[in-house]
Amino acid sequence: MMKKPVIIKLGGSLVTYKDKPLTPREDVIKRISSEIRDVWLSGYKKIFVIHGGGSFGHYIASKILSSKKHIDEKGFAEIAWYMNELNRIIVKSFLEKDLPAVQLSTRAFVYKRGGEVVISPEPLRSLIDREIIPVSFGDVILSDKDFEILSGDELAWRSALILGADIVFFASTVDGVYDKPPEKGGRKIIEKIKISEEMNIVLEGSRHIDVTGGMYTKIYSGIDILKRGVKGFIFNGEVPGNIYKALTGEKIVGTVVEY
Ligand code: IP8
Repeated sequence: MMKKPVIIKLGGSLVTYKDKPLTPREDVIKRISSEIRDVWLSGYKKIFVIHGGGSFGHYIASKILSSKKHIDEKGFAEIAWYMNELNRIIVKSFLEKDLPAVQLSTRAFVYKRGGEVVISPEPLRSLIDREIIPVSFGDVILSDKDFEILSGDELAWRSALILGADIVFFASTVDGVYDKPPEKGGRKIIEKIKISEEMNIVLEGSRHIDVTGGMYTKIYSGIDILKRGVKGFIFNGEVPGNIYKALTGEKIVGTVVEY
């Protein structure tokens, strides 16, 4: 049977050291590449990988935003360049595992018009159809007259509709969504969250972690997609084997998000 396309977002804290500017987690990237290679070898050949900004994109973007208050042409170019650097490191690692992975800058096929994210789907669809692994990322994109940051989470959600995936995988550095904030003891992972606009759980607390927001934005940026029946699965990509297991349908600890 033809397997559905698999979409995986690798969190920025997973692929970089968040508190060390411009530092990739080489060992983690290497291990993830091996797991994706194993997913590939097990017959899932339609894979779309998206990664976050971590200490590349977020570091540069917050530096720019704190000095200039907005992203100008030079800032756009600079964020773009650093995101491509991180992307290059990740794709190189995939290539070293013999995966047909290719860099696909988000800003080249995604933009904003009238406040709406618009995606030119052809490059992405054709790559996936040919069983090439596009590797995109949270990026700076063009909007009507400005420049904006589009989170890799939002791209991951939206690409589910373009590629016909019914679930989006989010590999993060936590086991999933907890029922209480960290300062409260004895907290547990919520196995399944049914999301709605009114819902306001512990996610609120993680709103300001990055320039694009934390767990809250991760989930709420997908609300329109969730409404259309797509699910999300948030799990810990730091646990060796988890990415392979999640993508090939084995049960692991994590949080399923659905509408
Ligand atoms: O880490 C943000 O992507 P995210 C990318 O997926 C930039 O939210 C450029 C800060």
